[in-house]
Amino acid sequence: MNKPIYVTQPDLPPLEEFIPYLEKIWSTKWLTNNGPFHQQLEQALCEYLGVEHLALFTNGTIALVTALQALRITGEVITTPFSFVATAHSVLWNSLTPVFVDIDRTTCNLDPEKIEEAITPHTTAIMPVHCYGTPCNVEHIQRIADTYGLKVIYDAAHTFGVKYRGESILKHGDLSVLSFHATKVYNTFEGGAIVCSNAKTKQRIDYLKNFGFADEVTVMAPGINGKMSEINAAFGLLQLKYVDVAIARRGEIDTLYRHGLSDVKGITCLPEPVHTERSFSYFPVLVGKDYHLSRDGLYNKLKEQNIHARRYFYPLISDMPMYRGLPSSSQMNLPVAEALSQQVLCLPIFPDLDLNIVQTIIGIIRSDKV
Ligand code: T4K
Repeated sequence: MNKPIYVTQPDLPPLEEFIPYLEKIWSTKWLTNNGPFHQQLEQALCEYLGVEHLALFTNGTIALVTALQALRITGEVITTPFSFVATAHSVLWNSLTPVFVDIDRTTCNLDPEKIEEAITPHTTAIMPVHCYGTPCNVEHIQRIADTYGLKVIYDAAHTFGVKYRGESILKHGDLSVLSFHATKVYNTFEGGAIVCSNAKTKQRIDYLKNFGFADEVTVMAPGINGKMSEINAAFGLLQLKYVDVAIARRGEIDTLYRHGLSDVKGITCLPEPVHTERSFSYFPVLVGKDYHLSRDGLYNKLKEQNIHARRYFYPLISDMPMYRGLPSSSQMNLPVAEALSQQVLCLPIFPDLDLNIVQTIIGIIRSDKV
């Protein structure tokens, strides 16, 4: 491959279509702080996603940090080790203790059967991740949360546009957090959002992301600067026009991979989730013992061909220096997550990826030439 093929590449609209948005910003000189594009994008995203309230953020990580503040979470937060570091970092940035629970083998999401045994008198919240856009077992998690009086904050960074049983997956839990990073299905360069179901919580989140200001002279809480700028919000409005086409295109690639890899010994595609309308954010495969190469062997073989697959999520968060001393980080506590992090490889998937290149990638994986 002459040109590097990355695991993802951002979807960008025609440049000339962005110019009028910039002209508007230049003429009003309104650059940030809940400007007109910010307000329009919040409304447009609520409509597109089918949710009641959404607060835009500068990125998904600050949104996660703020979500924990918004619900005044204390003590211990049950979460998954099989995610991007930002999930657990948001817990640490609030001086809370993450408690890692193992994941389910087929979904790669928190295993609800193992949550209850991790609950202590200090537990106040569960922070699951809809990993790769596959919905968590939201019903089971909610039953546990209701029984023990816990809050649920979903890290929904991979879940833009995903529907579960005909409705947005973002409607589950107390809050859901989105990422609009360049590498996501829908991007605003950098960006993120918190989704919530009532106006009072949205108001508190809006205060928190603007230093805590309720008006010119009243500071309600020690807030942060998490505001999305007008440039990002304007870009988000333009992106929304193209996101359905982008998702459809990702779906074609997903189908092609599934057909092409279904009979390869030792390569397993994650099952398609039931009752789910997907947005195809990632295409993970598991490289098992029956395959002629190790996971890292396949990763390197693709890399030699200038194809840059990624080992999301390896290493586990619980194996990173700032987490590995926690009792819940012990490998015995997380056998499924440990095993899957050694096997997983995310293959390139993005709207502009040529279907011939997908066939080439399938061919390389199918070939037993080392
Ligand atoms: N929770 C979860 C579950 C998440 O996955 C994430 C982010 C977050 C929370 C936090 O949300 P944000 O604060 O980021 O909004 C990438 C992304 O940086 C990160 O956003 C994402 N998860 C994570 C899964 O992937 P890296 O370190 O792998 O990114 P990087 O720079 O290596 O990019 C991957 C590939 O994408 C590159 O090889 C090339 C391509 N790329 C990347 C960028 C940034 C481009 O073509 N253009 C670009 O502008 O973390």
